This record gives sequence, C-alpha cells and structure tokens, in this order.
Amino acid sequence: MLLFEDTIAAQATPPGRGGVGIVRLSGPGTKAIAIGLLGGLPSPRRALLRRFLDGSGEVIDSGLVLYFPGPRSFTGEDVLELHAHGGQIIIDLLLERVLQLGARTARPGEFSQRAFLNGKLDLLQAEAIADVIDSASAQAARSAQRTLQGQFSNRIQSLMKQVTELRVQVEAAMDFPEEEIDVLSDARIAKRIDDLSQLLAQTVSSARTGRLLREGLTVVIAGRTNVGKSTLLNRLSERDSAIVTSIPGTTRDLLRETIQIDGLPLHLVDTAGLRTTSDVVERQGVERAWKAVESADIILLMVDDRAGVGAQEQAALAQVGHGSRVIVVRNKVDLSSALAGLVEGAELATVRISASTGAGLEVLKAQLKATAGYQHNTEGLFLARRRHLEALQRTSTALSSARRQLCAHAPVELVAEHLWDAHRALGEITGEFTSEELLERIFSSFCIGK
Ligand SMILES: Nc1nc2c(ncn2[C@@H]2O[C@H](COP(=O)(O)OP(=O)(O)OP(=O)(O)O)[C@@H](O)[C@H]2O)c(=O)[nH]1
Ligand SMILES: [Mg+2]
Repeated sequence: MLLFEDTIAAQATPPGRGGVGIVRLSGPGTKAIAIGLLGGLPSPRRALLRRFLDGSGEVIDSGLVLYFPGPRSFTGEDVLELHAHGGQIIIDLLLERVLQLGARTARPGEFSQRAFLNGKLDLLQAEAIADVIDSASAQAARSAQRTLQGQFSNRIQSLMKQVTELRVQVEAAMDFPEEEIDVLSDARIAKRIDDLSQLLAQTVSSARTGRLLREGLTVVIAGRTNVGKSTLLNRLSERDSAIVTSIPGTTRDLLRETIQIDGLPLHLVDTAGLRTTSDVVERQGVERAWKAVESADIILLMVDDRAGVGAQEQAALAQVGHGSRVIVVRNKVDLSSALAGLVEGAELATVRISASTGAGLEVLKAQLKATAGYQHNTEGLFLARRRHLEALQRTSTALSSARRQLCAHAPVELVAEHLWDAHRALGEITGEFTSEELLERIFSSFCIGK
C-alpha cells in the first residue's frame, strides 16, 4: 500500500441544488479533520447524524456521516463522507472548513487513482467507474458494470496466466539448453499458443463491440442535393432539427444529432448536397461535406430511387475508397413505387426507403448495425476503450510472432521475447505495467470527486 501524505477533499455530488450534497475526504488527516469538524470520531461504517461545526463552534449544517477507516475503504485510506443538505453555499462552507482543517482540494479522478495505486481496483475497473457514470445507454451501463465487477479483468488475468505458463515452459528450455530441442519441438506448445490466440480473438471481438457501445460511430449522410438527406436526419433523430425544403442546396452547414439503435450510439451528420456550385456559401458547405465523408465510420450514400446511382455517386464512391463502410440509401420509394427494404444482390449494401413515410427505416437501422459489426446480444460484453483494443492487438501480434519463430526453429530466446511482449501488453490493460503519463491521462479525464 502506498502512503500519501496529504488528505484530499471534494464535492462528490454534482454542483447545484439537490436534496443531499456529499463531500468526501480521503487520506491520513481524515481522523483529525473528523474530530475538528464533528467534535469526535464517528464509529466506523455506520450512518450517524452529526452537526458540522465551523472554526468558532457554530453549526454549518447537520447531516449524516460515514466513516470508513483504511484499509477497508474505497481508496484504502481513511475515508469520511459528509452528507449535507444539497445547497451550493452549504457545500462550499463545508469544503472551506475541511480545507482549513488541513485537507486539500482533490484533482479530477484522484480518489479512483488512489484506489488504483493502493491496489483496491485494477486500471480496467477504475476506468469502468468513469464509464458507468458516463454511459449513454442501458446496455453501455450494464457492460461497464460487468467490467467494474471484474469480469473483463478476470478474462485478462486468465489470458496472462496462460501466457505465463507458456513462458515458464519456454524459458525452462533456455536454462537447460540440452533439452531445448525437445521442449520446442513439443507440439503441445504450438497447440497452446493456438488455443490462446483463439481465446484472445474472442476477447478482442467482445471488446470491439464494447468499444462501439462506449464511443459509437459517426454516420455521415451524403448525396446530391434534394435527395432527402435532411429528411432522413430528422426522421432518424425524431426531431425537426434540419430545415427541409424542395429547393436544392437547402443545407449548407454540417448538422449533428446523436441517436441510439439498440444501445449503439450513432453520431449522425447531415451534409450539404454534393454538387458544383458558384454560390460561395454553398461551396464551403460542399467542402465540409467531403471532409465529413472522408472521416466517417459509415457513409449513407443517398440517391433518389428514381434516378439511381449515377456518375456523380460513382465518383464519390471512388473517392471514398472501400465499399465496406458505405450503405446506399435509395430514397423516395413512395414516388418510385418500388418496394421498401433491402435490395438483394446489390454490389454495395443497399436499402430502399422513404424518409417521408418511414417505410424501410427499420431495415436501414438493421443494416446500420450490421455494417457497424454490432452484435445484437450485448450479454457478456465489456465496455472497452481504444487503449484496451490496441493492447489486445499487440498481444495477438506478439503471439503470432512467437508461433512463427517456434515453427521456424528460431532460437528459444526469440520465442521467449515475443511471449514476454504478449505478457506485457496484457499487463498494460489491467495496469500492472503502466507509465506515469498513461495514468495521468486516464485519471485526469475523470470528473472531480470521483
Ligand atoms: N415524396 C418524398 N419526398 C421526399 C422524401 N424525402 C424527402 N423528400 C422531399 O424532398 C425534398 C428535399 O428534401 P431534403 O431532406 O431537404 O433533401 P436534402 O437532400 O437534405 O437536400 P439539400 O439539403 O438541398 O442537399 C423535400 O421537399 C422533401 O420533403 C421521400 O421519401 N418521399
Ligand atoms: Mg438538406
């Protein structure tokens, strides 16, 4: 356990008015501050009604106190929670008083950081605290909760355990060179690496969907003027946010709306219709539209069903590069009298809809999920971050290299080196191996009082 010298304090509830406002303290000075503020040390782990006193013995407020002596506390240190009335002035007075008694204001995420540094949580769990609080859908909250309960950590730990066992086997060969050939030609080692890679692939797949749940995808609606892009934005977001007129070139700016499909957050962007124009304002809009298209995760390329995909759209597609992130949306089926729904046998994923009537919209949503690679069943998913995926990817690369070296009968040190890389990459996820900067970056993105 690390011993911090200073005692930190922060408001744990959001600023503003509320029934209850909570101030939290953690650190070695907590006891003394409790005595100064309450006139005595409350008994541990019990909710007690107490008066909060200022320097001259005057009552600032009264409320519940909870005292958790370390190490059986969230941070591992002595922790005190003061539940006062939730007015900003009261909370400020209370904070002022505990600072006067020797605490200092906590930095964002500092409580969680101490919990991590004192071994109360691993890094995955500490991040999950922020993710539980910030989750944008019930599915995301459930996945973050699973990570907080340690399910993601357990998975990583079990992968690490297996890598360690492999390393022991391989490194034994380094210590007994005469047996090296035997150990390394043992088919069981290759088999173990393969099994491990498979388990890793499953973890990557759940983590990838977990990341989608957390961060969502940017979906850009692009196409010629007047095809119905803004109508679709309004329809999907169930808001009248974009201006719709029959005049081509209505939209000039990028318009954004975030929606959810079965818990998957989609950041929709409506754009100016793609065309060459002499209008200065519109031309800028078209430039912005192109930029949005380039950075999109998914592009809804919209056409009028009666006109179909023409030369202009082909040019746009050529510029976009690969088709896997494009969905062609053939709009206005109410006018073309074609059937709404998925177009079978098309080269690119294609859906016929009517943005005005809403026909085909459910099919379009299903196609969005499919293109995003979003598993419908979010059970067993962990809310993951980019850094987790990157580390898992590095683990996987290291394992494949180890496997390759093994097959090529490379020196055993090389195999061992790659296995060590795999081990380290996994350890970065849980925080076993981390740098100061990484921790700083992670915890500083938390809000105050967490
Ligand atoms: N009949 C029919 N009309 C539609 C449909 N979708 C859009 N429209 C009409 O088409 C016209 C253009 O719609 P918008 O949504 O403004 O088209 P846009 O692609 O955003 O156009 P720009 O912003 O000019 O690029 C409007 O008059 C809409 O009411 C549809 O599915 N069926
Ligand atoms: Mg528009």
